[in-house]
Order: sequence, then C-alpha cells, then structure tokens
Amino acid sequence: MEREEMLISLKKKLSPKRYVHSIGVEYTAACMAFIYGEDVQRARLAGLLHDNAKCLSNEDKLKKAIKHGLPINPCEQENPDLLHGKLGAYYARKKFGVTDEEILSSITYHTTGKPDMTLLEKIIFVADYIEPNRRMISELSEIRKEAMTDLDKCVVHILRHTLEYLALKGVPIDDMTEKTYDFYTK
Ligand code: DGI
Ligand code: FE
Ligand code: FE
Repeated sequence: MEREEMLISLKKKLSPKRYVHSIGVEYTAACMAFIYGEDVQRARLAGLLHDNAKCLSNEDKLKKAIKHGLPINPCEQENPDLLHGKLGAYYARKKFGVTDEEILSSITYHTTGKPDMTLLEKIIFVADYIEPNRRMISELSEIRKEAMTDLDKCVVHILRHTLEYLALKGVPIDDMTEKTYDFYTK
C-alpha cells in the first residue's frame, strides 16, 4: 500500500490526536534513523503504522485478538489496551501489506519493549515516547536529548519512567516490560 492510501486508512481508524501522533512518530523515527544509520523508509513505515489498532475499544481489542488467534497473557487480558501492538502488527501485515518482519516486530513491541531489541525496534520504542506532539512529562527534555545521543541509556530511562508511572497508578506490569528493564539494566 502507498503512503497516501495508508494515511486515508489511518485517518478513518484513528482519532485526530492519534493520527497526528502517528505522523509525529513517523518523522521522529526518520530523524533517529538518520542519526543511527537505520533505513529511513522502514523507520517511517513502522512509526506511521505503530498505533493503527490503538483506537479500537478495549472490548474490540480483546475480541479481535481472540478472533485472529493472537496470544493473550493475563496482563493483556486485564488491560486489553496492551494488545494494540500485537493487533497493530497483525493489521500492518494483513491490511497494509507490510511483509518486513522487523517492522512488524517493532510494532508488536512498541509499548513494552523486548529484551535485546534491534536498532529499528529501539527507534520505534523511543520515537513513540518522545515525538513532538506528546504532552510534556517530567524528564522528557532529558529523554529527548538522550534519544539522539545514547539510545540504550534512553531506552532504560523510558522504562524506568514507565515502571514508576505504573507503580504509582497501581496497574499490573506486563512480564515483557519487566524483562526488558532487567535486560537493559543487568
Ligand atoms: O499508544 P501510545 O499511547 O502512543 O503509547 P504506548 O503504546 O507506549 O502505550 C502507553 C500506555 O501503555 C501507557 O498508558 C502505559 C501503558 N503500559 C506500558 N507498559 C505497560 C503498560 N500498562 C500496563 N498495564 N503494563 C505495562 O507493562
Ligand atoms: Fe502505542
Ligand atoms: Fe504511540
């Protein structure tokens, strides 16, 4: 599918804010690809499509994940929003025609990260967090600077921030988030 066609489809699937965020992640990922020597078009595609399943209701996220036979862990069962990565990768393949497995896995793991991420996976994980339309949160300027200077340090910083936020909210932490943090801190 061509980018123009993808934009039309995303505009239908996403809220206006989520649509603007997706384009923000697309260009932030491109910028990081310049810096770290990743393929710019692949980074753009992964960034543009990463949240394509975000705006389904939680009920629909769960229903669609079951329908398409995607694995669902107990944390995802409780918090179906966590499924938007897996579901997004499924639609990226089936509806948007993406066949590049690394782009698909970057979409799958963009929320939790995963141990031993590839460069593209890290770029999408980070670009999602720092894109310019994100509302300002504490330490974001520092995290943004790290994104352009020390990618692994930035990944850890984002994970630490997310784990603190989840602990504060009292919501369960996904195994994959925990494993990713352990991998990058040990
Ligand atoms: O989809 P976005 O809002 O652009 O960003 P995202 O895909 O990183 O999702 C962010 C949300 O995911 C945020 O509300 C925190 C939540 N989240 C991230 N890791 C975990 C988590 N929620 C739970 N319950 N457990 C996690 O490990
Ligand atoms: Fe997301
Ligand atoms: Fe996002």
